[in-house]
Amino acid sequence: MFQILDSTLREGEQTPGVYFSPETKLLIAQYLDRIGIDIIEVGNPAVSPEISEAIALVAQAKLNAKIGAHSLCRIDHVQKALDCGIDFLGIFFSVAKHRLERDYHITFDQALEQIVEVIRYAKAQNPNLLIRYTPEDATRTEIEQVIEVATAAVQAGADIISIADTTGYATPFQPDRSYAYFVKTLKQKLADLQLFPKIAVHCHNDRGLALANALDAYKAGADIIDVSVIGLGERAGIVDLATLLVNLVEMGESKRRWEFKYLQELYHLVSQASRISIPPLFPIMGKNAFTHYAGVHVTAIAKDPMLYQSLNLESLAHQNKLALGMQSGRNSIELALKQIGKEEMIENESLIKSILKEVKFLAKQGTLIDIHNEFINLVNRCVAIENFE
Ligand code: HCA
Ligand code: CU
Repeated sequence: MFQILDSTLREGEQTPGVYFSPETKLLIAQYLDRIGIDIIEVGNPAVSPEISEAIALVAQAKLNAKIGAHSLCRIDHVQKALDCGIDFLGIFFSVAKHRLERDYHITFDQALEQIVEVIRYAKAQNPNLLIRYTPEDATRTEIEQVIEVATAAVQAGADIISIADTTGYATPFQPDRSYAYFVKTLKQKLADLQLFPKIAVHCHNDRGLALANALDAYKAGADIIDVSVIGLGERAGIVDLATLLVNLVEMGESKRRWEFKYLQELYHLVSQASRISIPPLFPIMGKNAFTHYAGVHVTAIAKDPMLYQSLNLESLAHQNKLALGMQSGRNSIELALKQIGKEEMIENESLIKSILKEVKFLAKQGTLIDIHNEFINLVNRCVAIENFE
């Protein structure tokens, strides 16, 4: 069955300035687990003793999700990860020509030998361990080399091969650098050898194509997609969790698999803990994502919200919101009064006019009215002035 791997706690912690304490990691992992995430990557234990502590803490929490660590392709690092009591281990090692020549200074065959040795070692220590091997920068690696190293890794004991688009290079519709091409070719070549690992994808958002690439991979038969909350990660980050889930449901995955109702709290928690605010226009979880503003729109959504949106909010456990400002008309004020339980004021023509005037006066100064507290105060002010006059 298709799975989601969340890397908020590993890739997400590689966002400059972000740090999650072990306790915060546990809290975030509990939310991810409740939502129905299958694999949770908690960190690379070689980075700091705190990360080892966090991995062990989450691994002991008896969550349904598989709990994992990320590791360089080195026996001492892998051992550190195993010591944390993990179910899942992600080993990464690039075989791209540029990395071998300009970074590692070894040959392809030497890399292959090291990868096989480390995977064999990990599997021998714990045969139940789920092992993922990632040829980092796979999309900028000759596909023949990806196939060769993936074959050797699976034969050595890897259960998952991840096609990492480490630099955001993949492009849908460009055949030889698309995920469809990589996923289909790799699956086919391995199947020809009677090897059937799960194929994962890890899409970076450098050109804003992470989601498109992930969906391209999904359509081509990828088994696992990596995500993070708010798309946190190195540079422009990776695929955002909520946006991906919504799109997968649109593409036919059963929505019953995921508890959308916990997303709001999870995003709030991650945003607070990471000090990365969610842009208002962010899909699904942005403050404006389901806010209607222009008079024409508000008039229509008062009749039926689906007239100006295509996503069903009930299943997302979201509510429509109304914004008031320069674009608002009389209908917006009426609807807003209804929402705060002041229907009786709708009949008061002069009051409606003065509320609208006040809304526009504030909007000109750059204030957008929040439908609750601010609007209630504004209405009370207008009522007081009217009574006084
Ligand atoms: C990294 C790079 C990585 C690894 C992905 C993986 C990438 O930060 O170490 O191990 O599956 O984008 O290639 O995140
Ligand atoms: Cu990455």
